[in-house]
Amino acid sequence: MNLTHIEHIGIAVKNLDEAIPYYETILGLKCYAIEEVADQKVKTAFFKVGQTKLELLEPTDANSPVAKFIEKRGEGIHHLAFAVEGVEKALQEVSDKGVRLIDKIPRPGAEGLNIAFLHPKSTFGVLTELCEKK
Ligand code: CMX
Repeated sequence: MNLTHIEHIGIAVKNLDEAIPYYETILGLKCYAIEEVADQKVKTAFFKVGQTKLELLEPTDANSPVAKFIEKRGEGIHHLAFAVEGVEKALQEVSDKGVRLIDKIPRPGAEGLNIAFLHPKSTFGVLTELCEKK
């Protein structure tokens, strides 16, 4: 599999309006996009640091993965996303090697990416996303 870079780090927050000023005022980053991803039941806010992005995730539904994460573990780093060339082939490859897939086929994510998650129970505790530009 050919991972090219860390595409983004996903960070779960209760409220974007409360979290964004920390990234802008204290860290001096600029929020360049806010996007709702209905499929994932989140509202996202994006920042860029070099070629890596930070993706803040606010749950839009109490039964969503991010809402459950915050309830159980509190706000904080939620997932790590790698850019990969050929996400479908990469999924097949990791599945063949025994990694548990959350998504057997990629689905639409924020910023026009095709995304798929690997289960944290088979990735040493890190919810891992593989993604590729459509
Ligand atoms: N990172 C690491 N571990 C996590 C985790 C995370 N983000 N989320 C859950 N876990 C752990 C739980 O703590 C639990 O561990 P224990 O059994 O030791 O307590 C285990 O994984 C199973 O968790 P669960 O609560 O029983 O299962 P959930 O119903 O919460 O589902 C998961 C967990 C990862 C399968 C689910 O959150 C999922 O499908 N995630 C993928 C989709 C997603 O996260 N979308 C939001 C982001 C979208 C975007 O970036 O656009």
